[in-house]
Amino acid sequence: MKKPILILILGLLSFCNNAMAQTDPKDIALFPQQNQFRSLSDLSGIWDFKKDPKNLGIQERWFEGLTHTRPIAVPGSWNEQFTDSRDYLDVVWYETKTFVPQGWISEEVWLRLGSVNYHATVWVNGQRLGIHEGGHLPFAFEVSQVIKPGRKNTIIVRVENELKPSRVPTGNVPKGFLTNYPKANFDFFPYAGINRKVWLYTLPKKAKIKDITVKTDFKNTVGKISIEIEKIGTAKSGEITLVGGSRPLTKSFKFSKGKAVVEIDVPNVELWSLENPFLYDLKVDIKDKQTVLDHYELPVGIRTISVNEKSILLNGKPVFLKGFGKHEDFPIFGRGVANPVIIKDYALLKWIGANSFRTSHYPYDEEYYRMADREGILIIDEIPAVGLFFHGDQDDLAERQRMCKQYLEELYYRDKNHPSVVMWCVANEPFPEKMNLSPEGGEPTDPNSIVAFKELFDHIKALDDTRLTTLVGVMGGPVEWIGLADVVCINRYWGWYAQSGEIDKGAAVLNQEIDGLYAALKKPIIVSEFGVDTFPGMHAEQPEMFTEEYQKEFIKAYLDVADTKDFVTGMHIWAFADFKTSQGIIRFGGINYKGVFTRDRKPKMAAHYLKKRWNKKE
Ligand code: BDP
Repeated sequence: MKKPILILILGLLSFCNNAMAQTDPKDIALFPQQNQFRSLSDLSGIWDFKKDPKNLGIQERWFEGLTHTRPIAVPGSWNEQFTDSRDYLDVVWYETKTFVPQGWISEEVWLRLGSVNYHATVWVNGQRLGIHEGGHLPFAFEVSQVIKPGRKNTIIVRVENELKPSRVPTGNVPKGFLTNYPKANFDFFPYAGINRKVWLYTLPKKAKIKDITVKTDFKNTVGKISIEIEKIGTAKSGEITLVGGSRPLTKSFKFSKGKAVVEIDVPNVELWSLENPFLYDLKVDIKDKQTVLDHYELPVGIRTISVNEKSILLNGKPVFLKGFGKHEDFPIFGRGVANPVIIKDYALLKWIGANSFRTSHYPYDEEYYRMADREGILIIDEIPAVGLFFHGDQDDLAERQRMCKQYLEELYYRDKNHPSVVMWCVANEPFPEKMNLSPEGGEPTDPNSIVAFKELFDHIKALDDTRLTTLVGVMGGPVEWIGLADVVCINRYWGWYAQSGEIDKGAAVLNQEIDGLYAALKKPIIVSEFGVDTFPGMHAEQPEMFTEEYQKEFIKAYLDVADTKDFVTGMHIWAFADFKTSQGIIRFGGINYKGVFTRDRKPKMAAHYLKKRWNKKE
C-alpha cells in the first residue's frame, strides 16, 4: 500500500476509534435494575491494583493482564488504603475478574462505573472500550461484543488523577488561590480511584426502555404527571401503571419515532413535601403486540418547585432551606461510597432539624439522592466547577468550559427524576483575577466570564426548565455572576477570614451586604456557606477563634441576621462535618475543621445549639 493511503486509513481508523470512545450521557439515565428482563451484577470487592508512575502500562500492554499487583477495595479512594500512596495522583491500574452467566449470551450487556477520579480508560478481555473524563458521575459502555458468557471475564481500568489547570476542578494553577500540597485549586483532598460501585448489567436485546423523564405538577387536589418514554428496538406500544394512590392508575401508549409521552391525572394527590415525602411507584412496560419486552420501575414524587422575588416555593408555598454544605469524605474510604455513613448522615440531618444540603462540590453517589427522596430532604445539586478562573491560558479555559457542559449533561441525565433535587448549581466560587476581600466586590467583571456562565445556565435550562439554577458566589466576587441565577447563593466568612475574631462586626457586614445585594438583584438569597474552623474540645469562656464557643456564636449571629430579612430563603452552614484537605498552613493536620460534626460524626457544641434552634416549632 502506498504511504499516503496507509496514513489516511490509519487516520480514519483512529478517528473512528476516538469517536466511538466517548461515553454518552444518555447511557446513564436509568440506573441498572434487576427484574424479569434485566439482570445486575455488583462488582464491588477486592480488586488488583498497580501503580504506573512511569506511565509504561499502555506500551507494555498491561491491559492484557496485570502482574505484581496488590489488593485494593472497590469502591474506595486509593489514597488512604495503603501506607505509601496518600499523595500519589499519577497513573494506576485496576483489574478484576468476574464470571458472566451463560444466559447473558442472549442479552445486551453493559458495564457501568459509578465514579472514577479523574480520567479512566477501560478494557474488557483486552479490548479497549473507551475513556471517560471527570470524576463524581457514572459512565457506561456496551460490552456485548467483547464479553464472554459462561466464562470468567477480565475488566481492567487505567486511572489517573493528575491536577491540571485544564481540568474541572482545577489544580496546579501557577497563580493558584492556595499554597498547598497536593496543589489542588480547591479546599478538599483530591481523592483518587474507583470511588463508587461498578456494575455489569443486561438489557433486553430486542427492545429496551432507554430513558424515562418524569415531570410533575398539580392543580387543586389533582396531581399532573407527564412521562416521556424513549425506547430502542421493536416495541411499538406500552403501558404505564402508577401505584400508591387509592387505586392503581394505568394508561396505554404508542411510540412514535421511538418516543411516547403519557399524561396522567392523579386524583386526591399526595404531594411530595418535607413533612410527607410521599412517593408513588411508576411501572413502565413496553410491548410488541401483547408481549412485554422490557420493564422499568421508578419512584415518583409529585411536587413543584418555583421562585418569587423573595422565596423558593415548594408546592407553591415558601420554604426556608436549613442545612449544610457537605462532602463525601470519611477516613480510609476517602471519597469512596460508604452506605453506613450515608445512613448516619441522614440520621444526623434529621436529628439536627435540617431540611436540605448542597452536594458541595461535586455530585454525590446515587444513594444520597434516593435517601433524600425518601426522607424529604432538598438537594442543591452541584457540578465540580469549583474555583474556576478566567485569566491565564485560553485553551485551558475552553477545555474547562467543555467539561462543565459535559458534567451538567451527565448530572441532568442521572438526577432528573429525583423530587429531592430542586436546584442545579453550575459553579462554586469562581474567582476574579484579583480577590478583594471587602463587601464592595472585586475587580471589574471579565466579559468572557459572563458569556461562559450564561452558556452554562442556558445549557442546563435547555435540558430542564422545571428546576431552579444557581451559581455560588465568593466573598468579593462580581455581583454580575451570581445575578445570572434564579436564586442568589453566597458564601460568606465575615468574622473569620475578614474581621477575624470579631463576630459582631462580621455579622454587621453581612447585614449591610445582603441588603445591598437584594436591592440590586431582587432575587431570593441563600447564604450557602458560613462557618469557622473549630477544634473539637477547645473552649474559652469568651468566644475565641477555633473554640466551640466561637463557632456557636458565629452561627447564631448569622442566623439572627437572616431572621430579619424576608428575602433570605435559606442558610447552609459550612460544613456538615470536618473533612480532609490538602496540606497547607491554614489546614491544621490537613483537615478543614468547620464541621458542626467531627469527621467521625460527633456533635460539636454548635450541633446541639442548632438542634434546639432548628427544631423549635414556629
Ligand atoms: C469556601 C469554599 C469551601 C471551603 C471554605 C473554607 O467554597 O470549599 O472549604 O470556603 O474556606 O471558599 O472553609
